[in-house]
Order: sequence, then C-alpha cells, then structure tokens
Amino acid sequence: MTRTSTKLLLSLSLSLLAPLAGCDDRCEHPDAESCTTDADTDTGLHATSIMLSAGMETGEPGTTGMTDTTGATDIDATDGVSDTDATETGETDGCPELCGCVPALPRPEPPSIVLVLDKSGSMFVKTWDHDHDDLDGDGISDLVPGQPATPEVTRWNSLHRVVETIANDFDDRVSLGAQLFPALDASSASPELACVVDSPPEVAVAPGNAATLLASIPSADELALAGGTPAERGIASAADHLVALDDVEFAGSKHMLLITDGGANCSVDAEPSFAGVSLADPKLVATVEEALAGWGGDAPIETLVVGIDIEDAYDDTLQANPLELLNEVADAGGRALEGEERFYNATDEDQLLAAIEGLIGEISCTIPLGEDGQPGFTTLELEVDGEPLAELDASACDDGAAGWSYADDLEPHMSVRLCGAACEQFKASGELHGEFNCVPQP
Ligand SMILES: [Ca+2]
Ligand SMILES: [Ca+2]
Repeated sequence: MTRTSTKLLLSLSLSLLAPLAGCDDRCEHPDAESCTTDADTDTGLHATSIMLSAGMETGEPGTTGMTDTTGATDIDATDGVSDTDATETGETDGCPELCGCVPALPRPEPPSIVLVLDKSGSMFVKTWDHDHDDLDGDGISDLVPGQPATPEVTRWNSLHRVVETIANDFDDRVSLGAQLFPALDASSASPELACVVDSPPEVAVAPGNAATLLASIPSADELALAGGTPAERGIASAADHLVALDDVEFAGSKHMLLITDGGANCSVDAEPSFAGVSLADPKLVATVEEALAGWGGDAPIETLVVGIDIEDAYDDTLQANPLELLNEVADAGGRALEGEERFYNATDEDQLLAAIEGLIGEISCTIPLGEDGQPGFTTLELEVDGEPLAELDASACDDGAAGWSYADDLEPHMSVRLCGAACEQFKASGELHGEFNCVPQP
C-alpha cells in the first residue's frame, strides 16, 4: 500500500518538478544536529542525495527527504545545482551544497530467527547415509575400496550437529530461538499426545543464545523419541512468539526456519484417531501466509523451508506428496526457490549445513534502506569497510559473487543484499556506508 502510493506520488509529481536539480557527485557526511534545512514539510522529492551508514547511530529512520519543494529549478542549467536551492542551502548552518541534507540511517539490527525443528518419530527412527559414502548401499565405502562405509546415523543426529555449528557460528550476529514440533514430552500413547506443541517455544529468541539452545533440544544420540509432525502448530507458536518480542530490543527482521523430514500432519481439525492425525495438514500453508502478511498487524515474518531427504512420491499415510506440500509452504513463506523443488531439500549432512548456513547468512546480510526505501530518481552506491561494491543482479548474488544486489524486485527498493565476500567483509567489520545519488536530469 505504502509502496504503491509513494510510486504514484512520484510519477504524478515528475512533470511539476522537472527539470529536477542535479547535485554533486558525492555527498559529505551531513551533521544530523546542525543540518537544519529550509524544510517545508513535504514529499522529499528533492532529497536526491541521502546518506546511510551502518556505522553511525545518529538520526532516525523514516525522516529522509526534508528539503524544500518550493518549486526550485536549475534556471541556468549549467551547474547542475538548483539556483534557488543553492542559495538556500548555502545559508543552512554549514551544510554542504547538497540536493538533500538528511540524517544517517541507524545501524542494521540483528535479525530474529526461530528454528522450527521437526522432532517427529521419523527423525529418530530413520537413518541415512549422512556423508554419502555408500550410494549403492552395500556397506562398503564407495570412496575407499575395501573399507567399510561409515555407519548410518539418524536424521536428528545430523540436524543436531548442523544446529550446533550454525548456532555457534552466528551467535554474535543473529538472535536465535527454537521451537520443537512436537514438544519434548510428546508420545505415541494417544493421537493427542503425538501432536502436542509447547507454546511459547522451548527456547525464546535472544542474542548469544547458542549454549541455551543446544541444552534445550534433544541430544544428538537420542533414539527413543516419538510423535507426529505438527508443523502448523509449531509455526503458529513461533510466529506468536516473534510478534510478542519487544520492538525496541528486537528491531531487526523476523524469520522462521522450518526444518522437517516430511509433510505436516496433526491438523488441529483432524479426527482424534491415529489415522486422522496422520493425514496431511492443509492449514500449514495458510498459517505461513498469515505470518508473512504480518501477524496481527505486526512486521512480516518470513518462513524459509529446509527439507531433509524429502521424496517426490505419493505417501499413503499422508495421502499426499510431501514434496508438493513443502513446495506450497515455501511459496507461501516469502523466499521460495525457482524450479521443481522450491525449498532446500538436503540429501546429506553437508547439504543440510550449507542450506541452513546459507539462509541465515543471507538474512544477516540483508540490509533495510529505511522505512520509505530508496527515494525516486536516485542511484545507490555502497561501500563495505571503505571499499566500493559492485551492483550485481540477483542471480550473480546467489552464485556468491562479491558485491550487492537489491533484495526486492519492486520500486521503491526497501532493502539490499550483500553478496559473497562483501557479506563476509560486513560481518567481520560491521562497517557499511551508502549514498543515494541523484540521477542527473536533462
Ligand atoms: Ca558402497
Ligand atoms: Ca555413510
């Protein structure tokens, strides 16, 4: 809604304001305290050179674009600077000669991510060739002739190892929580007990949470747990928790990472029988959609989907194809892949680690451009740690090239992604600097 109206306003106003003033190639750091402009309360259409700096704490978001719109035009059309504005800007408390003079945006906040973890019986009963050293299944290593293959492990064993790695790796950059589905005390004693989920989640979102998280989930060598796959109840509880977080302490973006080895069942509307709760749950997609739309008017919550060895085949118990079900969940969650498998479907432990590490890395290197996004008629230049970055298209960013790309397709762009080495550099230094520069008008 905001995007549409902003875009409309910009298009409607273009003819009134043309030619727009040009401005200097580069902007000096504006001093947020002394840079009072001759601001009329206005649309910000002249704010064509705006700073954002992740290293600065000054200023407030959403206050960009406060120069005048008193009809300033570059009458002599030779210096690229609005004649009326140039005079006025010269009068303003030491501001450099800019098209705009606005506070820097605040430092990006760490994202909040709930790991929504499948703790169903199959995670502890089914084993897999986690390191892919025995594709023919004869018990002999395919890699080292004559040597026995490594023993298969449970899927939970692999998931636990991956969670341990990523929780430690991202401990200082991401606020993590964990939701198990079903709950720790679920059992196969009754259909109800097979589907119970704890709410709030077992591990509340918090910074520096790795040790707490690992102490609160079943251990890697656990073999005796049972239960269904109440993913919808898990997602609902995790979304409730994210919405309830303090907006100031947890000001970053909010995400759920659903990691599962099968299609969701345990529908809240199911008949209370084992056959009933074993059927695919049609409600999961709707709940994920609701979270993305902004639960109770709150910020959108993305759901990212990682499957553990999901087969593309009809499942008689679910009465559905689990791969198709998870494709639908990924589509609804806001960050689906393209193609036949639109979620990350890991067939071994390395792929599971790569998928989860990649997704959390991507989230932590996605930087918002302020409440109103990028102003119209501007280009964006970014520097990490003092080095200018190349703008990339999204596919080059996905492939790990160094640089940045927009994280969204529509204008005004609301956020950017740092890609490849640029993401690593930002994570190491925390220094991101950016400028919106005006596109010179003819
Ligand atoms: Ca073999
Ligand atoms: Ca093996």
